[in-house]
Amino acid sequence: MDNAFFIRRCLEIAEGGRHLVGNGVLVGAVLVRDGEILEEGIHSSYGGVHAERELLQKYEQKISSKDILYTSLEPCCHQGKTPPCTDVIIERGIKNVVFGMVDPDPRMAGKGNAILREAGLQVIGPVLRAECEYFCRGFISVRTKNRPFITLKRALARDGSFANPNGSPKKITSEAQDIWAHSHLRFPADGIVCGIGTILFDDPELNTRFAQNKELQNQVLGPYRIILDPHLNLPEDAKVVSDPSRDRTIIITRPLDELSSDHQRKFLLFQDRGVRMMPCDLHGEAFDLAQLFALLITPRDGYHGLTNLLIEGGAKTWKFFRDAGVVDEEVTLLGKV
Ligand code: AOF
Ligand code: ZN
Repeated sequence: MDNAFFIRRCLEIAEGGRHLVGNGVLVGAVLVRDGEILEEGIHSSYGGVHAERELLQKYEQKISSKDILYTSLEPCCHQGKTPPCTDVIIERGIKNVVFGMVDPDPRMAGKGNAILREAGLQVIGPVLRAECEYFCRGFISVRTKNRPFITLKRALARDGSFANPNGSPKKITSEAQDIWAHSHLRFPADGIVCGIGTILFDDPELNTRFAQNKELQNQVLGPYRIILDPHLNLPEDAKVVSDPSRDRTIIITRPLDELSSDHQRKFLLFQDRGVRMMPCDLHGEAFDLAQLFALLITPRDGYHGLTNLLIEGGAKTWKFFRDAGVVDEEVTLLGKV
């Protein structure tokens, strides 16, 4: 078994923290002796114990000098919400570390590896760098650009249309495409973004019900549903604010004092239901993008932030993010209709 095999295993188990680490990073670590995995650890909660430390807490036996610690991310060397992983790795007598990618967090950025090397450990990596970096694309974006990684998804009919002539959404994708989109686009997203127009036409659930990874899906909360609604036109009985997952809905709207008294009442009603209301300044009809990103990525008041977004629609919402030049990735599903 080669190094790539075990780094791939780190990425596989790191998935267990999906939707649980807020604006933190998904990390997996495995301890290997003679090609056999002795123990595994993951980062599975916002501000919670890191993958390497979790692994070493679970593995209480003596470490031998030939054991290898694999981790998808360079071990941290910073006292943050938890103590540095480099400390526990050195203390426990690990002599060999293989890492997947350097930590883009400026407090680390190679320093974690350097500390381990200075302490006499053999440190190998990056191994499977491209895969690890794509896996952590949201975290890298937040740490280096102060904004989430953005994927835009759209469906296009054969005739090039994406909506009915009256602007209402048109069913374009097949069931197989829906399963693919829910598994590969929606499920990995921290937040699914939709404009108010789509909600008014379609009343979507914006969940991952077609995703194939049911086992994982049952363990986690699912992506936030993020609605851009400048005038708070969202109906009180819309699914996203009334179904059992309404505490996973974020509504971006204008500041409370700019809403009419009727709409202020609705704002407070949604808030009472557990919906997360995020007032944001507008320039004309467009939200202030820097403020919007700061609201979404910054942890506060029991909200842990996020690192990547899937923009679903409709056309106005696509245009807003495209014109701002912040779309990192665009996926078009071509319909058979
Ligand atoms: C690791 N292993 O499992 C994670 C790391 O706020 P804290 O204490 O959680 O620290 C956050 C920083 O630590 C984060 O920005 C990232 O650089 C690193 N996260 N490092 O060695 C882990 N989650
Ligand atoms: Zn750490």
